[in-house]
Amino acid sequence: VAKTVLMDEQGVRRALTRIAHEIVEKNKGTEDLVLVGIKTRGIHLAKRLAERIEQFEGVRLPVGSLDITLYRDDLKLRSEQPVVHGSEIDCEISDRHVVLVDDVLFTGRTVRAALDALIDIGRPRQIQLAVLVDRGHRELPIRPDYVGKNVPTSRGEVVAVHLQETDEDDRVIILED
Ligand code: 3GP
Ligand code: 5GP
Ligand code: MG
Repeated sequence: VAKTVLMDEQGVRRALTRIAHEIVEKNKGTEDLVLVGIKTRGIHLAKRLAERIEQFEGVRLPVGSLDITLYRDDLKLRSEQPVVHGSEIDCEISDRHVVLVDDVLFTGRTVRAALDALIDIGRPRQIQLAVLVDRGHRELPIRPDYVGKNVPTSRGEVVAVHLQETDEDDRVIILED
């Protein structure tokens, strides 16, 4: 498998810093903002965004999490439905601006499940979506508000996202068959 580096440590850091600024700009500040990370790496990214925003706005945003996985272990079976296994959202989300955060946006089915879960919990005023990588191939009318990098991929390719919290380094690589 050939590997191409899409983002190195600096690339990931700069993308997250930009997205943090974009979130504050688009929402005209930090009032009523809540970040919600999707399962493993989306949660780490949401925490990093909250740290960045605290650095330049002096406000610590609440960070919640959703655990969404495909029903089957085989990740290549795209027909399987993403299922919400649990959520840890300790703050009120009704009337708030919720920013969902994930590492990779692909078909959009995971985000759809996340939207369902959020709407079960409360009635956000608005839900926005931030992703580190948009690799295309949407199967639902879902689009991100904040994107680290748009990466055209073929369906069979896999984008590997390495983050220090789980993988010891920050790196986004594309694995080609
Ligand atoms: P994550 O939990 O950090 O997002 O889905 C389990 C993990 O496998 C995910 O990690 C994700 O990054 C990785 N992964 C790699 N390719 C795929 C894929 O095609 N589909 C899914 N659902 N996950 C993938
Ligand atoms: P979707 O539901 O949009 O098809 O897929 C989004 C979810 O699946 C994300 O949470 C992401 O973790 C995972 N995913 C899908 N494709 C990839 C990929 O190529 N690389 C990685 N790292 N994760 C992927
Ligand atoms: Mg993910």
